[in-house]
Amino acid sequence: MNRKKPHDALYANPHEQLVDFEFNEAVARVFPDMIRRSVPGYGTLITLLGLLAEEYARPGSNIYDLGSSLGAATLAMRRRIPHHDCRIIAVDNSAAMVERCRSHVAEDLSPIEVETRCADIRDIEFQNASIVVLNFTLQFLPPRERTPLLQKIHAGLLPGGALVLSEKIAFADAGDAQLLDRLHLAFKKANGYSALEISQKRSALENVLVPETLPQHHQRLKETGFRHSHSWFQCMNFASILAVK
Ligand code: GEK
Repeated sequence: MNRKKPHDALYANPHEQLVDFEFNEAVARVFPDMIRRSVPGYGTLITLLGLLAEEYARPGSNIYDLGSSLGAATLAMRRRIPHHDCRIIAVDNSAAMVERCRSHVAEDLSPIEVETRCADIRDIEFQNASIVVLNFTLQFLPPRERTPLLQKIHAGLLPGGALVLSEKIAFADAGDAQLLDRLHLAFKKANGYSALEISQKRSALENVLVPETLPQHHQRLKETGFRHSHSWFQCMNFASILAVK
């Protein structure tokens, strides 16, 4: 299939009034282009998620993809998990995302069952889970709501089950923060975003995406009861943690 991906030009022209960023129809349409051009390492991370899923999936268990967007992580896992009696539950509260995710899943012929749910991840009951993926989703919850969600996830994981938590990260040291911010800016410019697009998108995301430092994430995972957490991937200011129950 050689379908041309719609180009993200949502912030290319000056917006008279910048509203907070939301995952609406316009964003869902250009999402693959947007995330690839904005999140360094995204493609590699998605591929590697498939390998982690192969390692941690247990026969007959549930795998949750929280904030599944168009289903990239779901499909990467579905293609690698060797147990055909597993079930993947892909959850997103954007109807535009879920609708597109459903059609991507339908076009993929792997045998593992996928259930797509249009729901808030805070309302999900986790059961019999061997893997839970939060790939760039926790960052959109208000910080005070992050611990309760992780507690629910921990309770629903099987012993030895894995949480994969990928996030845009902040840095406690001002010099580090400036350096990584400059590098990320250079990444977006190299991918064809103009200074206007970058600054308008940044303002729209300001109160919506709240990054924390890696030590803050590890501390929260420890307090939640995870036996072990390890930073297994980082590309500039985007990182992924593997936490095991
Ligand atoms: C990927 N994981 O391609 N409940 C449900 N969904 C939510 C909530 C919530 N409370 N808050 C945000 N979302 C994907 C990428 S994108 C990351 C994840 C990004 C959803 C939101 O609708 C969007 O689809 C997704 O989380 C975040 O691997 O755009 O930076």
